[in-house]
Amino acid sequence: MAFLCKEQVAQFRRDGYLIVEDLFDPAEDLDPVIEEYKMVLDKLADELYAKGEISSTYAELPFGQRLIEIYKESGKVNAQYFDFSLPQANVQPDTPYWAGPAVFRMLRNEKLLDAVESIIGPEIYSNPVQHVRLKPPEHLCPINEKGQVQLGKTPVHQDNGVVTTEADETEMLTVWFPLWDATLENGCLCVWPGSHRLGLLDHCPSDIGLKIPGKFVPGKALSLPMKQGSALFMTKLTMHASHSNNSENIRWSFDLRYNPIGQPTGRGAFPGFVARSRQNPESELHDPAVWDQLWTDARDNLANRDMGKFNRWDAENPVCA
Ligand SMILES: O=C(O)CCC(=O)C(=O)O
Ligand SMILES: [Fe+2]
Repeated sequence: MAFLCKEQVAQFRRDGYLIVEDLFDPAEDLDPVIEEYKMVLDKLADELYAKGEISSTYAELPFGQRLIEIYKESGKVNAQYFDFSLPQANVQPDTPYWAGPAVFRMLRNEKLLDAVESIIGPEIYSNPVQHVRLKPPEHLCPINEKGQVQLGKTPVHQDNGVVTTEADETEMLTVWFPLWDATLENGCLCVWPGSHRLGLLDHCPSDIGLKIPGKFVPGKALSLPMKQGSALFMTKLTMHASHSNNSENIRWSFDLRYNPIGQPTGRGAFPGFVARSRQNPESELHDPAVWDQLWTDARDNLANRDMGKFNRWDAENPVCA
């Protein structure tokens, strides 16, 4: 069991974030996910090699170096290939994603859900706003058509800002954790303690994602290097960002969201599921194959359709000038 104590919950409510060290046992909880992603990378390497986009599958390299070589040689960051979510536009019938059994079990991890229950209560919905982030070192990362690193630092934002207005009253909790150590050098997160009390701030579209204009950003951020096994909990209004990856290896993390069952997720076109329900345990989803199928169905529904807007922000807003 990994329920939070009263002091931890109070700290979360006061500061807008909380780090729980050693929430996970790396061997028991994280290794199965790492092993599954090795297999996904194998698959990607085989496909790119078959298409002639890379000259070797780099099978002899360790995971991080192998990913970097493949991205470098193919000139593409194949982030979507690994993600357990879909893009916010241009979904195709064959858009890749990975919603495998080890990932599903991670989303339902009992220690994680105990900690989540301590904050939002025992009726827990897995919100589909979720990602794996495999960020290459910026100096080795392919550049996009705008001249930017394809998967670089994350600008300052609040997670409430990346969902639709529907979820404004939802008690959405963000859980971020590294698959291996996140350091200042490899691009750990930073937060603005207490910023959740400012309410939702204006966000502006930018080449690297939605961001809060600098003039609204209050004072200094606190950087949060984290060890493998630790998890960070944030409110939907906590301002946060990530540093650049200036190391020689990838920065690897999961970010998940949960909300009380019945509240809108803010991304209704994507599928969530009941992760824990004390009231109605039979509504819980336990079958990883069903979860994968939910994503396939969502992809089929969205393919080649206008997906509508995924957020409320407009670059014409005067504060964005
Ligand atoms: O991992 C990152 O760089 C950004 C994560 C983030 O914004 C989140 O988890 O909400
Ligand atoms: Fe975020």
